[in-house]
Formats: sequence, structure tokens, C-alpha cells
Amino acid sequence: MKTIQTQVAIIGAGPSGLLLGQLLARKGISNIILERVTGDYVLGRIRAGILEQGFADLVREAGVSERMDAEGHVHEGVELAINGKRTRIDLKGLTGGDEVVCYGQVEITRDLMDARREAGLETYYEASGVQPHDVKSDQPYLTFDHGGESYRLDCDFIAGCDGFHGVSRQTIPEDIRTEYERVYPFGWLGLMADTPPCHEELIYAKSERGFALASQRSPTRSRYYLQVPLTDKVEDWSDEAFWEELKKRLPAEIADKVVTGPSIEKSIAPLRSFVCEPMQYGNLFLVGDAAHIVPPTGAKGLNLAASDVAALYRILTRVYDTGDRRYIEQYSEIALRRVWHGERFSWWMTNMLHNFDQEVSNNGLDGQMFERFMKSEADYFLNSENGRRVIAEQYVGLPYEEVKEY
Ligand code: RFL
Ligand code: PHB
Repeated sequence: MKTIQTQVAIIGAGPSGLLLGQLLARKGISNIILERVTGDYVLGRIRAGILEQGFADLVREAGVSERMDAEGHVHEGVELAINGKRTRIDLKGLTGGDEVVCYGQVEITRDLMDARREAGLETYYEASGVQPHDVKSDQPYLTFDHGGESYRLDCDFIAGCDGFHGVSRQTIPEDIRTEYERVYPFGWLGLMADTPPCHEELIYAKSERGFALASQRSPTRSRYYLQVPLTDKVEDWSDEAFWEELKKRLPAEIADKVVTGPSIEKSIAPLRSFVCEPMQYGNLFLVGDAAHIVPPTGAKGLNLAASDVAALYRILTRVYDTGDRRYIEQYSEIALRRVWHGERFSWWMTNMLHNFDQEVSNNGLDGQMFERFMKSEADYFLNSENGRRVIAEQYVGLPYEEVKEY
């Protein structure tokens, strides 16, 4: 067995692992990333598109923002359309200057991968059987196989950035771990096309036929989503059927502006709210999707991963600067407070904008009654400036919490 060592071992080269690695390296903290699949496979996963200002600032702090700042599009507002009635949420005006950046997860990941390669930082792609050991001790380590050889990676800390299906969360004993979960009775069918977006800003639309989202990646690339039953398969949806259904769900004047074209990607994602507590166990930290999942309705998944990264990066930097290990005990509390805010917002947006009438019971209510409560909720929040501000504040992202000094 080959033995290697580093200060922080990172499992997973998704956005969480790559961003954490880049930030730590800039502070002189060595790290090695172990990734199960190839870099191209990671880049093939089309996911989020909206970055909060806090995320964008963190990417700048990591020194990887050049392309994001040049090619990302700043959005000062977002629209919610309920049965054809459109309401603009003036993000910038209502929050006193905050906005979001439209720049795909794939692009951020590519920029981080390029920066990591240029800095000569080590990543083991196609690392199999990654397993953390002795995470409660001062000498944790990982074992894995790579290129036909077995490895042992000695480290001070392990960052579990390995997504929802990763190995890190399972390392926390079941009697210590509490998992909270709500699986929604529908999924999102997403379609990407090289056609100009139908509107400058995003439109979240609710109609009697279900939810639809008009999003984008650039002035020439659009991204759309439809609420679909969990029983639907991607093969059931031709491009033509997708475009037709989308136009029925968007407000009429927007539907007229939809430019259709062949899909370059089409997939169905289930919707889930999930939180694992705690997010730290000994010298193992869970980061991003490894610890929590939100339904995509609030555009929070990737952004919550970024706030975890910010907290862990600041904590580990202090531990190495001061030699004081007490800082690590703050991680779970700081991360989870923001996670639960994001979870609640995403759950609330999902409730307000989707059709639940097929669901037998939601919060103990039958589908029809739940629908009426949510209709009233939308009516109330969207017709009040205070209500719109509540949405705006959360959509642009709540502030990151500071680490307490000793
Ligand atoms: P990721 O991106 O899942 O990366 C985890 C990485 O860990 C690797 N891995 C392992 N490596 C080594 N050993 C193991 N045992 C491993 N197990 C896993 C994986 O191969 C992978 O490369 O998690 P990360 O970095 O925390 O980033 C989180 C974001 O990716 C996620 O929050 C968002 O993409 C969520 N999400 C969406 N968020 C949005 O804001 N808007 C969206 O439209 C949106 N769409 C999505 C999504 C998540 C999806 N998932 C997870 C299925 C659509 C989908 C389909
Ligand atoms: C996307 O563009 O993929 C996207 C944007 C906003 C969301 C979810 C997904 O809330």
C-alpha cells in the first residue's frame, strides 16, 4: 500500500470540494481531492444556474472569478407568475443593492478544475472504494484504490464533499446522526437548448397544469423546467411535447416569445428536502449535498454548499493559524443555521408554486385545501411590498455568519 499525506483530505470534486480546495491552498493549507468519477463526467452534470452574491464573492476570494465576472449575467430581479399574473421581485431595490449572478454550475466547476490544475494541486480522479478511518482520532486517514494501486492518505481533517450518495455521511454512526427528509410527489424535467431565452430574467410560473421555470445560461442558451409526475420517464417526453407543455404553463405573452429548438440535454430530477445533523463528527466535516438537499425551487442547493465551504474554510484557517482546535466545534452550528433557512425557503417556494392536488395529505391537509392555503399565501406575499421583500432577501441569500473568536 502506498502512503501519501496532506493536511486536509477532500472527498469529491464537485463544486464544494473544488472551491474548498482552492481557498485552502491559497492560505497555504495543503489538500488532496479524491473523486470517484472522471473530470469529464463531473462536467457532464448540468445542474444549478443562479449564484448568490455570497457565492460570487467567495469565488472572487478563491481567485477564480475572471470568467464568471466577464461572462456571468447579473440579474437584478426575478418574476413569479401565478396563473398568468406576473409579479416582478425587484431583488436589487428591495434588498438595498443585492443581486444574483446567472452562471452555470458546469462553468464554475470547469473554472475551479482549471485553476486547480494550473496551481499543481493534486486530484485523484477515478478513485474507488474511498473509505474514511479513525475520524474521531487526531490521525484520521482514508484508504482508496487508484490506477490498480491501493493507497492510504494520512491527514489532519477530512472534508466530506461527496454529495448525497457519498460515503462520508455514512461514516457518522447512526446513533449520533439524525436525518430529516421530505420527498415530494413530483420531479422536475429539465431541458437545455441553444435558443435565446424568452425573457431577460427568470420566471417561476404556476399554472393549473403545474409548475414551469424559464431560466437561462447565456443570451444564446436557455434552460427550462416542468413539474412532472414521479412516474414519468425522460423517454416519455419528446422535445415537441416539452415545448408544447411549457407554452401552456407560461404566461401567454411569454409563451409567444419562447424560441424552440432541439434539446442538448434533458433529464428528470426528483425533489427532496433533506438535512443531516450534526455536520461534524470528530475530524470529519460534511459539506454541501453530502449533508443536505433542497428542492431546486429557491435556487439554493449550490448556494448552501458555498456557505458551508465558507464556514469550514474560515474555521480551518483559524485552526492552522492559532493551533486552537476549539474552532472546529463551531462548524455544525454555523452551517446548519443557514442550511435550515435555505431549506425552509426552498420548501415554502416549492409549496407555493407547485400543484399538490394529487397528493393525499400534505401537512395533514388534503391536496385541495393545501392548494387553497398556498394560493392565499402567494396572493398575500406577492401583493405586499413587505412580502416581496421577504422573498427578495432570501432569494439573494442571507448573510454568512462570522466565526466566533476565542
Ligand atoms: P456534488 O455536485 O454532488 O459533488 C459531489 C462529488 O463527489 C463525488 N463522490 C465521490 N467521490 C469519491 N468517493 C465517493 N464515495 C464519492 N461519492 C460521490 C461525486 O462523483 C461528485 O463529483 O455535490 P456538491 O459539491 O456538494 O455540490 C452541490 C451541488 O451540486 C448541488 O447542491 C446542486 O447542483 C443541486 N441541484 C441544483 N441546485 C440548484 O441550485 N439548481 C438546480 O437546478 C439544481 N439541479 C441539483 C440539480 C442536484 C441534482 N442532483 C444532486 C441529483 C439537479 C440534480 C440532478
Ligand atoms: C437553473 O437555471 O438551472 C435553475 C435556476 C433557478 C432555479 C433552479 C434551476 O431555482
